Amino acid sequence: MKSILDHLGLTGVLSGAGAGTWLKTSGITIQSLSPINGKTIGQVRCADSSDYEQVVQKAVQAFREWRTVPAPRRGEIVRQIGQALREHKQELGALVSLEVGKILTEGQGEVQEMIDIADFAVGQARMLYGLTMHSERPGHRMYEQWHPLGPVGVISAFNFPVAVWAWNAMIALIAGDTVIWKPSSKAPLSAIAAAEIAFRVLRKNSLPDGILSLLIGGRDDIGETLLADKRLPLISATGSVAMGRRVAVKVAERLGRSLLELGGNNAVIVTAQADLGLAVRAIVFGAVGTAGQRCTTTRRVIAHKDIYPDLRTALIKAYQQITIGNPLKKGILMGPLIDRQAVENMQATLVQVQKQGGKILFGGQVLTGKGFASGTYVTPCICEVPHDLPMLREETFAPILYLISCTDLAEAISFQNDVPQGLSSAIFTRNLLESEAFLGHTGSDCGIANVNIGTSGAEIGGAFGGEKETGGGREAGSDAWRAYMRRQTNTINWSTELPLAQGIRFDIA
Ligand code: UN1
Repeated sequence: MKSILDHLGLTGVLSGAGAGTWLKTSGITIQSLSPINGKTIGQVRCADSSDYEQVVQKAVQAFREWRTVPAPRRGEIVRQIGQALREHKQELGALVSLEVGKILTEGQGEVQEMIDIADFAVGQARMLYGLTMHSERPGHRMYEQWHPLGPVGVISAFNFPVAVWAWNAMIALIAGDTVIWKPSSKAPLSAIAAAEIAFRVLRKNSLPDGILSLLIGGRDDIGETLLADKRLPLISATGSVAMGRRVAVKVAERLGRSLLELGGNNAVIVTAQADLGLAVRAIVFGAVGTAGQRCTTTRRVIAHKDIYPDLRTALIKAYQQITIGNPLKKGILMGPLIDRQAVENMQATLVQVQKQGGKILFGGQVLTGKGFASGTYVTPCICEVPHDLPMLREETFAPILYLISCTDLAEAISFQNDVPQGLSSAIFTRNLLESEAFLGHTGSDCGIANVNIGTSGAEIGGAFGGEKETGGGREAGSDAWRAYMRRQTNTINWSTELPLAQGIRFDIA
């Protein structure tokens, strides 16, 4: 950890505001605590409202210039950022693990996701395609083009402290936008390190300040101001449904656009015709990976009654083998939750689940003793619950897996869709008819629907996001770039007549 911050020249109390170069901030000083042992790993002086203003002004100013740089040239800058991330993958991945407690391979996987989206964006920079239309009028041509949108605000959560920024920022950069990033104040160091890696590339290319910027600060000082700021046409926010509701309302009040990627409540359907071995491996990674703190985490398993008992036994057996401890150590599969509050939330959920008629089959304890003094370690939990348990409708950001039995596929799909969220979903089956039913119009209502792979660990090439309370936004691959651009429809008359559309006559004598 020390090595990457030292390496990047980030030592002492770090600045929580940068725009290519770092500002001397004047907000409060916060500590970054590692959930691994509760110890301070760094200090950050947050941005206050005057720092905010300086940064946004730089982003507005830089946009005027950046939008005129040809898109493939913008892609070349993103290519260099991707390269710099490759060079720092090990250290940045380790810092992510240290700061948010995910295991080392997941920390590095997160940086790989940043590299992947950078690569994707480089190619996309030459493919910002618009359509052409045939005009109904003779001697006329119609087409649409995509213009840069403006400075974009990106709000990210603690659980993917750097990758979610990259999905947004790399695409926004090639789109010609500038980006103001407000990361989670639970993971400020990872954000500072990632930003500095990108800032170095911008500085090396003698680009002006403000193309990428970072603001670390509280909801009131920075967050709310960002949402209300008319200079930012788009706010892309990742986090809880409660946070998304505030963002949506506040941004809509000024008729800005928001792109929301909020909570999930992801289910895996296991039919009687599934490969159970495959299903168990996918469910365990989906439910226990990142200690159940991904928006794509598998929270519910809906299994056909004929295979339910076998699946339950196999899952419990697999859970008994999960190694819990310091996520930086080899062989550990599950690290701590982000903080004690998260542990308390998990415990409170389990109390409710049992009150409502659910049964704990495995785990759910808070670990104590050597190596667990921080109070942030738990055993992952499996609960057996009726399909209409009220708590099933809520996302608890913790490793709790609910098992539900069903009688047929139609029932499984209806159970799956009967929650307010709609991010990710999966079916395990070797039967084509079942998988197609799941993928059809009356199947899964989620933004992501997978067959024979789990709910988490999406590749960046697809559009990422979900329906209902998940917010409807799409980030990363496919045509998600369009959200970061301004569409313009152009009609060009190359004749010497002026025919009106719809056959309207308006002749001046
Ligand atoms: C998130 O938890 O906010 O699909 C993002 C996945 C990762 C991204 C998760 N690629 O699990």
